[in-house]
Amino acid sequence: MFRSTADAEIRQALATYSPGSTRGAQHAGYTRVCLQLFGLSGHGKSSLINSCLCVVKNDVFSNTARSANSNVTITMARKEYKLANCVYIIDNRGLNTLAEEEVLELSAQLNNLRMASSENEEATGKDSDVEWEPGVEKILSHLDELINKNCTDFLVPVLVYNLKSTIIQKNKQQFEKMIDTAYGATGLHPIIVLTKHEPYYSIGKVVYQFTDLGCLHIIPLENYTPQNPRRNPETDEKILNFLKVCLQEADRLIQRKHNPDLRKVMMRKIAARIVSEEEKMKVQLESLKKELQTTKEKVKDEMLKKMFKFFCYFLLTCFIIASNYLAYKTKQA
Ligand SMILES: Nc1nc2c(ncn2[C@@H]2O[C@H](COP(=O)(O)OP(=O)(O)O)[C@@H](O)[C@H]2O)c(=O)[nH]1
Ligand SMILES: [Mg+2]
Repeated sequence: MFRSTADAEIRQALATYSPGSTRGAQHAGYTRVCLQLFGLSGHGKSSLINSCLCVVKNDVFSNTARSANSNVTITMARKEYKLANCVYIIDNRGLNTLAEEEVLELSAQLNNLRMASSENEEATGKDSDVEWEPGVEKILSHLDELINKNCTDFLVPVLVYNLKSTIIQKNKQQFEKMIDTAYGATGLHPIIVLTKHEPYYSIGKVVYQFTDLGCLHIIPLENYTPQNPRRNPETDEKILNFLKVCLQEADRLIQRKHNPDLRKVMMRKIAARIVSEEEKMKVQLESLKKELQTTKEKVKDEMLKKMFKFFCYFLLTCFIIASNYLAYKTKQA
């Protein structure tokens, strides 16, 4: 294993870290810092978690967060993994379409308004999977419990983006919305991790796109994966620096009097917005259902009318044939 002094120092800092401690603000009331990973499916969120886990523990690579070996996502729920006593990393479900409902759900997930199951829960089979569909009842019933339970978590948003993708160029507006959502939820612009970074690969264009959207911390790296599990000093250093930046960003905001009470207010505001948006969606869905029902009934009416007409014509034709036949028979007789 690699044990450079700088790396060892960061590992030590992580182990002894408590929210606010690097800026003398450890009494602000936060108990944990949670790195909230988000981004498109297949861009490397689970792999980043695996990389962080093995580098922090200074251990061999293991596919703990179960990264998929294709671009198809297998992360169905939010799962949290412990990196240090007060530092957790959360795998949120990957986005697929970047549609409005997904950004709304992202807002709920980034705000800790969805339950997360832990690594241990998964191991013991106790899973609290989160449904992807926006569920107003779910939010309402869990709202107070979740806000009270989770408001002492300081959230750091981390957007994971595959360097080889061009999706940000084609969907700039949606990315702007996602980044605004993350900022609104946490008070921080997301830290950008650019995955699948090979040596000499030009990153200027992508970096420019994210900087233009207000993101200042952009970290290109090559994750450890089942295909590439061998640890190396460069990647270790990048991963540790990424974690250091996350904690620095958290403490910067905590020092600026960002405390759990403020967080509670933010969570309530966002929850209220989510609930009202979901109510709106529900109403829209109801009216669509009604429209569908009336169209169905109309079609049914039309069909019945047509069948009745057809039946009348049929009877008339039978009557004409029968009377002609009778006339013919009487003539013959
Ligand atoms: N070459 C390379 N492959 C990666 C990297 N990060 C992830 N992958 C691969 O990309 C695929 C999807 O990764 P995964 O972590 O499951 O993405 P998620 O859906 O965002 O969690 C897997 O086959 C990974 O092995 C990386 O930095 N470099
Ligand atoms: Mg995943």
